[in-house]
Amino acid sequence: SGSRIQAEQLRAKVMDAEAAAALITSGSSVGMSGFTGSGYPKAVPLALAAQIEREHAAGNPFKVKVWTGASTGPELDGALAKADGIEFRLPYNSDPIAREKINRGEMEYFDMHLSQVAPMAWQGFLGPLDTAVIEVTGIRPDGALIPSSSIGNNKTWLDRAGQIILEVNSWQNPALEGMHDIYYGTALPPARVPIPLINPDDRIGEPYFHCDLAKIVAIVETDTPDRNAPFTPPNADALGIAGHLIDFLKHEVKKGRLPASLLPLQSGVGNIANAVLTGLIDGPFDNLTAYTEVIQDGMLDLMNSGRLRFASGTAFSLSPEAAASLNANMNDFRGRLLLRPQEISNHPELIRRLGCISMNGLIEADIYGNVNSTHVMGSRIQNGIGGSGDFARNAFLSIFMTPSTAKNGKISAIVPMASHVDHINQDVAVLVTEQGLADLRGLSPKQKAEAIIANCAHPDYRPMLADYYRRAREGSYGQQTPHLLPEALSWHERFVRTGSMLA
Ligand code: 0RQ
Repeated sequence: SGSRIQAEQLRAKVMDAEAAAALITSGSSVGMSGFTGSGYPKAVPLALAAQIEREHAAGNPFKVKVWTGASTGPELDGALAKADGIEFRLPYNSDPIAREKINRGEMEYFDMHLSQVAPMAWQGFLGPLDTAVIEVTGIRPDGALIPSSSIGNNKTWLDRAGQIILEVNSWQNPALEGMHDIYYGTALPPARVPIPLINPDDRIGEPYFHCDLAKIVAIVETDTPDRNAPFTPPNADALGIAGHLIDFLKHEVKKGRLPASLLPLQSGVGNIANAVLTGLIDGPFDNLTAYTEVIQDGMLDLMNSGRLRFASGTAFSLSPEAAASLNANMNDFRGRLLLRPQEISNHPELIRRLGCISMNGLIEADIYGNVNSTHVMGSRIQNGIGGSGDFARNAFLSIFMTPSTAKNGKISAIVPMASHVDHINQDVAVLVTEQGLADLRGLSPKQKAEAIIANCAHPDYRPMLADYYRRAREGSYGQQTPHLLPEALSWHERFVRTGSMLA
């Protein structure tokens, strides 16, 4: 123990998680590491949750504001939400307990584009950051910090925080050292300069974080695995979506609109995104690259198949088996995987320059191609917008994919009017369901509606959508984007009332 802390002068700061958590005060803002179940602190948040429960039992209020990279693990969001200890949360959450508190109105949640978190923190709109709690895999003799299995906003939290608590996790493979690229060249306007990244595998920064060592008030040693959620094996819908999408990409290559090795891929969270990546193993594309946010199981499978040459992201987002396997074979992936700050992995300038092919999931899309990624029935948050907006607006090809129904067919994913809009139709090039694919590029709203209803809607809902659209063509106030206002959200209203969108 202690061997990962090579900076002699910092050894005196080693303490247990309870003592470290006691340095966090009620009402303060805490910037935590963590991005989709990887690289989040595993001991201090649990100790903080216990401290909060003790304070509450004694009748004392105690809550903190929690800033992260994206979602984290049950030991962080789950434990703190269960303790009723989070008053404010940003920027992405997938923890079920926190989600429930948000939807009951008991927790404020600022859902924002992931690329904008660091700049907004620097602009000062988030207020001061009191404490950073960051997992690292080691501390070098000069105090440089070796990052863990995610980068997220760690650089910014370390720079901005008044005090720093580090968790040094010896479960993480030491071979992670050197697989990070931390770019220190960002600035606020008018001092901004171009970010010098031209290819997905360019290194533009350094492998380590640097911080003012005087701000480090505690170091906690852990030996705990990342706790990512398992992926379910792809079902018929996921395989159907992957099939349509891969046929489309082949067609685009044939037409000369995409190079034979495609363009850097971005693939979102969830089982469908994973199934598409797995589907790419069967070809015909080679020399693929990824410039993405999360590197999930499918990315590693694609790399192991020899099809994917290189992947850049901000976090690993792996099933427990894939995480264990990567951890055991980390050295084989040196030079082929690189983690960057989310400000860079999701940077609009870089996504536009590279021409990414973005593939993300959705909650619902309307017949005109507007996409809701976040809100069920217009009011209940599912997760958050994550990086989908960073990529969708700036990608070369912005693809959204979903099963055509949810909740055993009681909900249509294609609706007359989206109950919440995250991605306007101008940011949606292609929509895919297991039913088929609609290429919306160059189409007017009415042409989009005809393509989406014909190709993407489920047969149970297609006649209802066609009927709505036909009557809107007759009775709408305007004919650019025809709608019947009293009916436009009636499917959602019916679901809330009866438990089904079916009439
Ligand atoms: O709920 O788990 O209770 O059954 O939403 O849906 O079908 O498993 O699909 O895992 O791909 O998630 C949009 C949530 C899709 C995701 C969303 C319910 C459904 C299920 C999950 P249950 P599926 P996925 C960069 C990209 C935003 C962030 C993003 C997401 C659950 O893709 O969070 O894109 N995207 N980031 O039942 C009611 C509907 C529904 C519905 C789905 N119409 N009505 N419930 N669900 N559609 C990466 C990052 O940012 C990290």
